[in-house]
Amino acid sequence: MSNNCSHSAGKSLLIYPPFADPTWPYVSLPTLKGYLGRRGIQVTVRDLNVEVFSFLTSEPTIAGWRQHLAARFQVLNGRERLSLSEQMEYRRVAEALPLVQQDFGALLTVMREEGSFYDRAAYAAGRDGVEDLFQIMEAVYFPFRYNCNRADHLVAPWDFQLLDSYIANRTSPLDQFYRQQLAGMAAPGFVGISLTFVSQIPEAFYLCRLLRDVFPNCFLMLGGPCVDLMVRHGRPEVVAWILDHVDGITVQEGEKTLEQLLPLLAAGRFPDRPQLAAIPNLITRDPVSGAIQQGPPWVLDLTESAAPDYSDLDLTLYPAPSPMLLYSPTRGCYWNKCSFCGYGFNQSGAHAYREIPVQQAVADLQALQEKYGAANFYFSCDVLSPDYAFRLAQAILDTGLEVRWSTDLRIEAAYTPERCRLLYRAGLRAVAFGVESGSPKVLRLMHKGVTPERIRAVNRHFHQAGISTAWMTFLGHPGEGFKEAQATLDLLAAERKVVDQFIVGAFGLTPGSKIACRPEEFGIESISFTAGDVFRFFPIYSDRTARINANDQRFAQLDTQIDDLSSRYQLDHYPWAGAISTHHSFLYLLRYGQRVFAKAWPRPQKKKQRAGAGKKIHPRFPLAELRQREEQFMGQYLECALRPDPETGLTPLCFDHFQAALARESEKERR
Ligand code: B12
Ligand code: SF4
Repeated sequence: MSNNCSHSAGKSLLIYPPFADPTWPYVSLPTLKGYLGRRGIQVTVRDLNVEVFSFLTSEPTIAGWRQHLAARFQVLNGRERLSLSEQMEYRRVAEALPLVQQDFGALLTVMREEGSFYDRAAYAAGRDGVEDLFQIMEAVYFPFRYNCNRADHLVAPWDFQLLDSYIANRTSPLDQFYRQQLAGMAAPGFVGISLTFVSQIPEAFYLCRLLRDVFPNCFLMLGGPCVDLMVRHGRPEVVAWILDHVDGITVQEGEKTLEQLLPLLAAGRFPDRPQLAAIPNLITRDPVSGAIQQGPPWVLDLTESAAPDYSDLDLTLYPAPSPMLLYSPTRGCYWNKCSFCGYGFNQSGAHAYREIPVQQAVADLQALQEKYGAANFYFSCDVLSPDYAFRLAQAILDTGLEVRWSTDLRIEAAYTPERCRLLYRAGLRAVAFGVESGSPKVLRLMHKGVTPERIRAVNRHFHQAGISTAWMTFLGHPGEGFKEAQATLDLLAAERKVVDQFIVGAFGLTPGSKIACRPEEFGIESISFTAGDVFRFFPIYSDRTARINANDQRFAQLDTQIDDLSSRYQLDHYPWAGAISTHHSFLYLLRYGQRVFAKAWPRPQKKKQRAGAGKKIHPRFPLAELRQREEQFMGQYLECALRPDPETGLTPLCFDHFQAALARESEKERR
């Protein structure tokens, strides 16, 4: 807000920005709307993350990109030599040009219609088409990259300069879309943006700036897990920088914050400093003194919650043939001990495990089913305790509610065969387990509280009850040697027939986790950040075991084993069928059974380009060589850009550093 007294008393708007999974509505804003509505406070939810897809796939958008790519290709192809940056762009442009001839408008229909969605070949072609769309965007908006789980620069993390220039240069591929949306809109009094995932950072801040320009008297706010992480772990100057873009930041849960703030704003005056300072979980800056203030911490008593309200959202827009809704029956984790986990707000200490009483949860589900015709639900939370899961299941059965659901559970002895059958009868069809490791030693180091024997037994109980099981594992936990890493792959291979999906990830140091807070206990010798990582999302660490492992040739075998195991499955990344806990995967599991991803699907033939739709291009620079050249440069660059400077403790990687390295390299080539 531009000053401290004028304020527009218009509507309150909550926005979910791109880029994230568009196949179902995310739960945060409907949850807030439900809570506020129960208290007589009206807000409108807009899911721009899904709305934008019709813009991205529309003929005018594609035609604009086609034109841009053709023109850019002509210019670069006409040059005698290209700088390194131009070489990178040129290759992307040349590779994207043939892709731009498809009928992108049809892609959403493929995903929304039952006939094509459940036809594996048609589905795979539709999925590939959406991926092609993102590849085209990568060429048009070089050096930025986009997909449903990413919006970033080729190599540099988002820092203040990069974000400022992204906004000032109107770089966003969605600029025109946003302006169209804002043009017809009555001035809102409040806009809150949910910044949940890192992949929403650039568009969230871009929207803040546009909203500020178009509606200068509107109170602007950011909330959500990602902004909470920025505030909690980012560099000290982060909060002030964010407050240059918005009037308030909500950390942790937003129910009470909005319940207290929105009535004040509705009165048409900007609240004064003491009023703002008293609002729970709210960070603001006093416009006169510039002092930053934070309201008292607050957590929701879940008996006070209300069912999420999805009524503002057009559920037919989501690319899937039927609605699947997210519902969060619990918050926090009752275990809350795992060494690597910084989930949600666990480590802040304020976010204890809480449950919505089962009768209330069943009534919520019933209401959601009646109102939206949804039979499928994802219980979107850290975990359910076994006791809660059983009581909820029994209450679902007692009420005669017919729902199918999926969620994350912890491996616990309480999940006996009989109990798993109860869960199945109550509609549980897919479960994801944080198995993490197959090595007893590493499981102990993680404080995971389970053994490989228990993992094996409990997984079988679920699988045999008819519930699809997904294992999330990772390699490289500090203290893990070859033997332990091999144990994870051995366990997966041995249980393959009863594991329906899996992922083998790589350990990443999560800010706020026990390892990050007490690194010395886990053999971590030092932690540093890149100069551009102002939000501190990507710690770089040096670890004793990793150094020893680097000289162990046997590690090379592990990749081959993972590839071999993966080739026996149909695995994919978010948000597609084949990824763990996605909407599309759930629908496929319901339709084709537990084992639908436990064998590879035949790949669709790449469709021939429409005859005469595009002229054949003749690149004068060899694309394979350019790719090789780029990989070589990136390898060398990252080696030095990720080496910590002993004086600052930072590694040099940031946008400016990368640009300078590119320029030096081009200069070298020119001479
Ligand atoms: C369930 C879950 C998932 C599900 C469903 C996600 C989906 N897209 O629908 C699955 C398993 C698929 C998933 C996937 C991923 N996830 Co996830 N997930 C969660 C989890 C466990 C719970 C989220 C939830 O439902 N919370 C309940 C709702 C009600 O709470 P909430 O969203 O926090 O909203 C509250 C507040 O934040 C606040 N609030 C939110 N927005 C706003 C806005 C305003 C204006 C205000 C005032 C307040 C406010 O008020 C709300 C009500 O109290 C969280 C961890 C956690 N405990 O938060 C991670 C979390 C959200 N996931 C995370 C990540 C990283 C991912 C992945 C990127 C993982 C990966 N490497 O691929 C993918 C991305 C998927 C995608 N592209 O969308 C991170 C996000 C932060 C980040 N670092 O990016 C989290 C926070 C975990 C973590 N700490 O690392 N995830
Ligand atoms: S990894 Fe899962 S079980 Fe462990 S603390 Fe985190 S949320 Fe809880």
